Amino acid sequence: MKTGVAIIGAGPAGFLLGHLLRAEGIECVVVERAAPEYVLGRIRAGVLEQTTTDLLRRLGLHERLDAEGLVEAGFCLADGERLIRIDTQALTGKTVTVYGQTEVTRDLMDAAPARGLEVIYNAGDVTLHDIESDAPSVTFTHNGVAQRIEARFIAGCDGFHGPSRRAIPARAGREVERVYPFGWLGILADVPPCHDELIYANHERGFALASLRSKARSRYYIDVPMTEDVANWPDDRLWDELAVRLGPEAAAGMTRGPAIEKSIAQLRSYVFEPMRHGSLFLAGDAAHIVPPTGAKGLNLAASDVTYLSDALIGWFKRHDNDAIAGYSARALARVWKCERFSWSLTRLMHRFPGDGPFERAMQVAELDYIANSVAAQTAIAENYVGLPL
Ligand code: FAS
Ligand code: PHB
Repeated sequence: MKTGVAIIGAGPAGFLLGHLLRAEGIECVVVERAAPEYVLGRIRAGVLEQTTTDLLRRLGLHERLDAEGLVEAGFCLADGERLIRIDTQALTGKTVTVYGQTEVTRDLMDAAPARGLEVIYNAGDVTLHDIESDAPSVTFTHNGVAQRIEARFIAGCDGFHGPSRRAIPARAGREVERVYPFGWLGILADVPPCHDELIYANHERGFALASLRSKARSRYYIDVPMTEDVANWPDDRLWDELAVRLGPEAAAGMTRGPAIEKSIAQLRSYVFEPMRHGSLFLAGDAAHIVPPTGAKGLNLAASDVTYLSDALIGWFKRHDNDAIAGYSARALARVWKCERFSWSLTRLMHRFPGDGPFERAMQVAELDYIANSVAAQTAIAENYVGLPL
């Protein structure tokens, strides 16, 4: 099989890139390791920046988003019993939209056939070849048959554990990483949210986040040691802990119910540079990971593929080499600013093991500064709603 761009991975990055290229008539194929049901079954992000919703609107894939997404004009930082509201709309003129990553993926997946975006699911042993040449290829097995796709470019959209980044010789790249000493235990439940906006809480017992998926479905998190086992957290224990950590106002609005999904995700900050090697481009989690505190992971995947699709469209339509040459630097400039924001909010809202009275005093002082400073709130707001592309 021959194509223009072989896209590895049918997550948000791979699907968005595939749709953006097909919308311009550029040949591409998505090769996905898992089955469609598995891809849809992953419960992940929930908050979309305007840069991401603009992309869905540009693709004409915003009908369900507009019907079911919840537009959020602000969010809260809970500091003990105090709720500090960051009025993102008043401070930046922008909002974020709560619309689960699962729904974004479903919309992209459902639209693929009618838009001529071929997705090969259940691809085994996906391997990249000749990425330093002008004629790279991807081999894999499908239904027990060996397959090869010859392409001009390969887009590695295969997430943190995929083969694309690993295909780049160690000498050609640099990785920067911080693994956090805790994870997030998340619960998804069909209960009304406790608050109509997100609440991030820094409590003496630990971090908590009250998020939502709709007016009838809620998403909550607490931080737990990385050694924790989700089996130690029956629903009632988790609801009790959430009520304490989120504070009395949120607890008063909380409705309990059985978990639809409950799991622990590790937190890390990670960047691989450069995001291009020869004919291989990396996008999304394949190149970088942020702690979910800033709600940036999915949104960075969207900004990466906005830049990458612009560059590839320029190459295929205008033989413009400059844009593909500039992709990595352009994407990394936004990646690093989002890495900083995600790390900074994680540092502010979590109690790290080994933190002493000084570290806690710094958190209290920063939260007090934020509570009383429009400038500080504006800085947080403009990062949260999404920095300009
Ligand atoms: P993805 O990981 O979503 O997609 C990669 C795709 O590549 C997958 O479909 C995978 O099956 C496929 N793949 C992997 N190996 C392959 C191979 N060998 N061959 C072919 N295909 C292969 N972000 C937020 O903003 N907020 C959150 O709350 C949040 N929670 C998260 C919770 C968890 C447990 C995880 C892991 C991530 C979370 N994230 C969150 C980040 C997440 O949303 C990512 O940023 C987002 O999925 C990135 O999209 P992709 O880059 O497309 O990568
Ligand atoms: C979510 O709803 O899953 C979510 C929202 C905001 C975050 C992280 C996760 O910062």
